Amino acid sequence: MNSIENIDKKPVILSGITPSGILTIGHLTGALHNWVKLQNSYDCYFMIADQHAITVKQEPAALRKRTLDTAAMFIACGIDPETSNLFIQSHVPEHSQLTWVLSCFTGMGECGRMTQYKDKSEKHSENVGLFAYPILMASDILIYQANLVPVGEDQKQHLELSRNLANRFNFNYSETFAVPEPFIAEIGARIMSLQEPNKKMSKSDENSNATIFLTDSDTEIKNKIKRAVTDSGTGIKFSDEKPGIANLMTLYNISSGKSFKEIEEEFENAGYGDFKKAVGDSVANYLNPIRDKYFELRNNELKLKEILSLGADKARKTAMKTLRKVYKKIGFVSL
Ligand code: ATP
Ligand code: LTN
Repeated sequence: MNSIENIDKKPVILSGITPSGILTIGHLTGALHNWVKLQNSYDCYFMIADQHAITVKQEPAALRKRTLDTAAMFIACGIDPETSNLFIQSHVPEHSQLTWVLSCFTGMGECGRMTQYKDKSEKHSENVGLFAYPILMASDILIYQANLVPVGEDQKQHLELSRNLANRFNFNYSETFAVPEPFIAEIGARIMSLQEPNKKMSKSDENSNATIFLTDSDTEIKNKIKRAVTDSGTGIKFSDEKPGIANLMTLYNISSGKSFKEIEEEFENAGYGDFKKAVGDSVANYLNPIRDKYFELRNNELKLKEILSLGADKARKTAMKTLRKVYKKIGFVSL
């Protein structure tokens, strides 16, 4: 890239979520809120990774529904499709095309040692897609020349492969890809399971009482919090020895804006029951507008698809440019 092109160019960010379930309050605090904050300062690409989802068995109608649910939820949480590039992965075929090329530069051992591959291939039946998944993820990132990739701890190993592939290709040919860096948000509360507070709250937990889904009704939210596992003893204090109470305090902190110190003071003489009621009310109030916006968007599928179609068109412009460059460098004939 020459220096003229560089002027005023914002750094590029890419991230995605696999539509393997309904998004949780953990996705809001740990991913989506941070993405929203980045939108104006970076050139952002946010995608729904439907191609990643099929590495484990999916029911077609459910996948279709969850992909659109996730897109509507991204917008309801504040992703602005006019400012950011919001799209569905399979709508930009260049990701798969680049995956083939990068596969030819990836050693078997590089994919085989990924911990997520080992975990998932034990849990689900094995397939080549599950094995090659990190190469598709590298393509998602490299095709947009992403500089920064907001990811959780579990994706860092995959990101390292993306960096290696970018460097390898650049070294073998010439400067082609930006080498991406992980982007770990300063704040981004990690929400734990309501039933096993030492484990991350997850969209695929078998026990739905463990998870606050962003689509849950006020009553569901309040009941789940009422049933949340707390620790023995009394007292509302933020401490590692009381992971259940600490998690509820985090939820209260996020939803009310009150600091941990203020929360401790507010509930100095209160029992767990009163505290849980306050947390339930606060979280329900906090998620209410997001849920309303979500259902409004989700009930207008035509409009939602229009937004995603425009998003894919925008994303494809960049993706095609990178792919063309790659094809040329590796010796494919252009007509
Ligand atoms: P699955 O159970 O389907 O593997 P998950 O719900 O555990 O998935 P991902 O879909 O992998 O989570 O999450 C995408 C991103 O959302 C993560 O990289 C992380 O940044 C954020 N995230 C997910 N769950 C939480 C949570 N409980 N607390 C904070 N951040 C979270
Ligand atoms: N694999 C990720 C989702 C994902 C992603 C990406 C994240 C797909 N492609 C590119 C960052 C960059 C997951 O399961 N959380």
